[in-house]
Amino acid sequence: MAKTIQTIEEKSIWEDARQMLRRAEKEGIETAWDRLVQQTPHCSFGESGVCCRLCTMGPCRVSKKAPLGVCGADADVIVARNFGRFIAGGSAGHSDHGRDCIEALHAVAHGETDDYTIKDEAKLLRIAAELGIAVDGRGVLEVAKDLSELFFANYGSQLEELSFLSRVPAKRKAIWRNLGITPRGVDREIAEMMHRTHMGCDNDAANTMLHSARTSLADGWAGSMIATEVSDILFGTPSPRKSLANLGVIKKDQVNILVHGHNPIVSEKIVEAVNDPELIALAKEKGAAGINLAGLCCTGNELMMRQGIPMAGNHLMTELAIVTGAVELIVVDYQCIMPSLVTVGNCYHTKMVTTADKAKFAGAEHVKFEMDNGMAQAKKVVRMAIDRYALRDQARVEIPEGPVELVTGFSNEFLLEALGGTVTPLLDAIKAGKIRGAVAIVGCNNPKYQQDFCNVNLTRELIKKDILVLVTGCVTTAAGKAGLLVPEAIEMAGPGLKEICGSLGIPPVLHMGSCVDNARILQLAALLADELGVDISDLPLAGSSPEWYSEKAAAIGTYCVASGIYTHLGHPPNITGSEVVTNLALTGLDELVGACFGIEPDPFKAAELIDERIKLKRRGLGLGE
Ligand code: XCC
Ligand code: SF4
Repeated sequence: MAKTIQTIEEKSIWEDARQMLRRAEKEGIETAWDRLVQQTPHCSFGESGVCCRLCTMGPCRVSKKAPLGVCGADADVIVARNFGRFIAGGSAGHSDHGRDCIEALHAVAHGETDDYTIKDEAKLLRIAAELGIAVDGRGVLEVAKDLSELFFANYGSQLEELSFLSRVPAKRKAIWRNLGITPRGVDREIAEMMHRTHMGCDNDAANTMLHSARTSLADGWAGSMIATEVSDILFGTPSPRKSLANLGVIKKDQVNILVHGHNPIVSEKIVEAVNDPELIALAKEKGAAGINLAGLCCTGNELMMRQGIPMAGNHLMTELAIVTGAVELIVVDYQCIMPSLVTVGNCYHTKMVTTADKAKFAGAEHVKFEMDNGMAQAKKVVRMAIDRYALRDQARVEIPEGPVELVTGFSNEFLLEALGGTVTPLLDAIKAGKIRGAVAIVGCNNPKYQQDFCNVNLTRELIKKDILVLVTGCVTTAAGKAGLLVPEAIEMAGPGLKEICGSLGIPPVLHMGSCVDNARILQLAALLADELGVDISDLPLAGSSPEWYSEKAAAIGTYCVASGIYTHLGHPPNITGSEVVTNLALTGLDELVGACFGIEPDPFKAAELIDERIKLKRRGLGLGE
């Protein structure tokens, strides 16, 4: 990872970022990189996970000199408990997002909203039938009622195991059963983690770690998977379309609105509102050429996948987008939204609008979105943006040039259709060694790294090795800006991958969505394993989150590993203060669940590490190089 004091060139690989960083410096605007310097060196107790604040006999920070907390907890217990709560936080984020999606489906089913509809009825019926709900001769809304009830039940304590465990290969389910980590209700696993980690409960680090796995599995195979499937049902299942990425998507002569956060429930309504002819006319009346909408982070991914809305940037671009001076309004729901955006916005005319009661920001205006007012509120937000246009100081506007083209929208539904209805052709390509394996590169930016250096270079290295790369979350924008998400990128791929992707007309790096959409990748892995009659851990697959920062990314990494997929991280979570926990993560889990974590900050070395794993798995399946 990078040293802390960085030149502008060292902060990001991108010219659009550098241009805005120079401007921020000139205008005296503080960014995440500046605050990182102020926070460095980080507290080493916190960094290694050995600081415990779980009760008021403490806080305790254990060391060689004082190896036990007041209660007697050692470093292993403290680290495992902290990690467990970290995973609970991440799982709660994805899963509560999923719950909001179910609420919308439920409201539609019960006729309680005109603001949302079921766009993909075929998918609704297919998923309902898959989960054992009667569909024949029944109306769509009747089926939707049952499906929303079943999904709600996945959050409580009613189920012995989660509904989508029907998608998990039998061998994998047996592993979970033997370890006692078959996930039950989403909320149940999260609440149990909070209980276990209360003072005086689970004081066996390995046991707490197993529950971390269980909690994350509830995220991957339920919270996130439900979020994805319900979003497709409500807003349409993605299929390939073109879009654009980088700050150049912001337009000098238009009212610019950015959506940031995660849930399409809010952002899809904003898309509709910016296309309202009356509002467009109003914007023109105010002197703008029109209304321009662009995305940030994961809600940007959701809109790009389904609607082709351009992507202004990933996590570390969010402050810099405002520095263009051309953003009238930024509307957010929740997760990954830096509170500093309000401050940066105040340096310009940029208004920040929050929409969820669970994510208010001091200094922002709150426009609460509910199931039955989404459209009205979206129009209100767009009107607010139009009003801000007159306040813009055009002399302070500086927008980087040249957005990059990309192709998005690779849902499993599309992939299966393109392959003729089954995964067999994909497996044939894997068996023949044309595609040697597949790696999901997911997650974030973190100012401890040169922005997107690892994300981009790892992606490039893997496709060179004939490894298909699937991207989600903030890595997507990195891959897009690097020109890796277009069919022409096959020129950068190895000969086998080039041949297969070339014949299908698809890029060697496929955008599969937002972070909850990693559930699509789990499902695809399960389909491949089932087709071969093996476990997921037998497949030449890996996951990677090179520049991760969030609790959610840690939850994704953990459910990946617990599902049998080796997962590379650029840096470890705050666990290094415990040998038991660290060894479990780096090796021990391999024996228990058939996969583990690998840590490597250098993307070129990481590519080798992942490649070794893929070779191992190919040999295990009797496949040649
Ligand atoms: Fe957040 Fe989802 Fe990470 Fe991006 S990738 S910084 S978690 S927005 Ni999810
Ligand atoms: Fe200290 Fe134990 Fe309380 Fe943690 S739970 S703060 S280690 S006394």
